[in-house]
Amino acid sequence: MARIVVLTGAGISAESGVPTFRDADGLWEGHHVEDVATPEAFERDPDTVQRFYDARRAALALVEPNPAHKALAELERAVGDDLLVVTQNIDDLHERAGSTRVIHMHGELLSALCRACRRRTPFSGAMVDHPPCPGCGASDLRPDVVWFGEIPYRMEEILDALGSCEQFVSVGTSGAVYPAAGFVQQARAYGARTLELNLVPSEGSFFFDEARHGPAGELVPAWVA
Ligand code: BV8
Repeated sequence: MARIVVLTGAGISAESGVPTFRDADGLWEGHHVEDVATPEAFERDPDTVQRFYDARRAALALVEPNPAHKALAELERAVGDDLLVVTQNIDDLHERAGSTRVIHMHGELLSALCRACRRRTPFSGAMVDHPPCPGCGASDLRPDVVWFGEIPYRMEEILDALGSCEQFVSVGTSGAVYPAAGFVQQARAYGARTLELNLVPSEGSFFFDEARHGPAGELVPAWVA
């Protein structure tokens, strides 16, 4: 089991140029969450939801991992299975920085979920044009992303890791969305030391033994060093 669990949120990708959700120029600025990140929104207006995710998927080609992603990949090279990264992000910047032990609890932009056969397949194009599922051929793909009201991926593995880790570090998240926002309390309950690395105090800052505030691109490499 991993000795160190690192939870990451949109803030770790901010310095790569990926907009966060709740900061001034955030992703939600142009949209209400309920209009693009719920199953009901997808039923009501699938094209708007598909265009929202198609745009974010296309924008991945324009961004690169930053020193925070790279520092976590370097840490994995040093400690191997002792590190697990649980990310709320749906970008692939952890992987492109070299991390291999990553759980995307809210899914991934570069994956498609077929509503006909339930297969999850790698996908990098645009979904608004109704491409066929690589598995069953049905034109019924949706973003392989966990929306509000849906169950996050690999929760059992995550809860096991929180129950046995010695250190829980949260990087770049507002602590606004559950169950991720509750992970610090679970880790604490099992005796882990907890550290928050965030630009500003998050909604759950007081649950952490220690909190350091500043850009992830500086705080994470300093912590890994
Ligand atoms: C579930 C994918 C049941 C989509 C996302 C009432 C009370 C409590 C809970 C609920 C409630 N009503 C409903 C709920 C549950 C709900 C929820 O929590 N709602 C909230 C709004 C109250 N949760 C759910 O529905 C979840 N499912 O509960 O199922 C269940 C649970 C467990 C087990 C079985 C069943 C599913 C939620 C998933 C939603 N999908 N993302 C997409 O990407 O489009 S959420 C999305 O927002 C993210 O994935 C992330 O999880 C969340 C928060 O975003 P952050 O990553 O934190 O980003 P944010 O912009 O908010 O903050 C950025 C932070 O970075 C800031 O603090 C900023 O200061 C900092 N920062 C900025 N720049 C930098 C920086 N830090 C460092 N360096 C920088 N340079």
